[in-house]
Amino acid sequence: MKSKNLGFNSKLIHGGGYEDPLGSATVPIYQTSTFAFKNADHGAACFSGEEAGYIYTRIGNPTIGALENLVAELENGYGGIAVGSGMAAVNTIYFGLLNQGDHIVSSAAVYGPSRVVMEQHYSRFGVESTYVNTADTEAILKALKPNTRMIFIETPANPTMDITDLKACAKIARENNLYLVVDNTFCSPYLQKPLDLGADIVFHSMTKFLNGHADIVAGMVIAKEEGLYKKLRSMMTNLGCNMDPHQAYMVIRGLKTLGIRIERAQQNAIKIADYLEKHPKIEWIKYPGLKSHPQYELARSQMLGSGSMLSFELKGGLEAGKRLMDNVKVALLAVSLGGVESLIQHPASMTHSKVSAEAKLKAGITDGLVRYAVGIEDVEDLIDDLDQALAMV
Ligand code: LCS
Repeated sequence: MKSKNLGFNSKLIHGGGYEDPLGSATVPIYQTSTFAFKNADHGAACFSGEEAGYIYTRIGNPTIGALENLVAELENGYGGIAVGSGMAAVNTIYFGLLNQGDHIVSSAAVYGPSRVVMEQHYSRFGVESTYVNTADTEAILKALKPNTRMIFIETPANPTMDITDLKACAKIARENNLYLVVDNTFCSPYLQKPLDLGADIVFHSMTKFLNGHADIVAGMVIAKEEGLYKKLRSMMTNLGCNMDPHQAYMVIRGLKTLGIRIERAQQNAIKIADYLEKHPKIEWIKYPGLKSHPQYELARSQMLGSGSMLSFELKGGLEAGKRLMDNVKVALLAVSLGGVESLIQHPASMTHSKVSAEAKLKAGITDGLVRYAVGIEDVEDLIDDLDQALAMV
């Protein structure tokens, strides 16, 4: 079925171009590590690229390929590279595109390990990094150096919910001959398409919204152009951070409902954000759908919805936040996000605990910040749950 002209929700179900030889309605799991050649000449032709054929699952597999083509289509990219986790996607990009002596400018608020691996490990090989509040485009310009090679953006940022202007970043990247890399995990292509806004590479922790059921860890890199795609695919196969066919099947299954899951979670999040903003025990709340969000207008212009992630701080700071987290009964006290279940967590001591105290403070990750990933439960239950927990604070 040609899915090019279908709407987004139809593409989730019919996109990617996989055609099963036996007419299976779903993509089968090719749970194999290797593929037999017809004869020695066929094997040589597959290796030389003269013939398209499967060789070995680390290099390519029909189930994984179906997912790669589907996500690349959803992001309007040239091609997708499926990997074992979101962090495998980060490392495929860093290792694939940065050389000794290069410098990157990155959002100060990013998922903790995306920063930690750069500061603690890539630094060992002479890669430098500068972290700025990328919501301030001037700050990006000021951080550029002659050896800058990449701008690495997370928007909305984990966990501050700061929004970065992707079109402005793309202009800076073009004018300075840099790669623009965007972590689209918090939005998914349902809410934001960075490649359409000028990014060169977009990636996902598919552990989150794309799979959506908190039962798989997975990642995907999508390149806008063929050259970058080939470079990154070669890096992935050499790093050996490929996805497993069963993992790919699970994400394909989860993806079918991406649109309806996000719509529902977003409706819930809007009501919860409204409730929290009016609550007397709340010091501040950041949610892109609230007019009080500092980049509310920018969010409206580059995102197709406000999503289902929010962060807030209680008037009693960390101690009050801990009491809240200890007393919620419907939302799980757990890291991760983007699943059907609501999750609450404390970034300073959990997801961002390895980021230095100074860096956390500069990035706006305060000790009292609580992150709430809204799920698709009945919103009345989620609000009642927060209400009873806030009464205990
Ligand atoms: N990028 C973002 C924005 C993330 O939130 C995460 C994981 C990653 C990359 C890495 O993906 P993974 O390797 O875990 O698939 N974020 C998590 C979080 O906020 N809580 O637990 C994991």
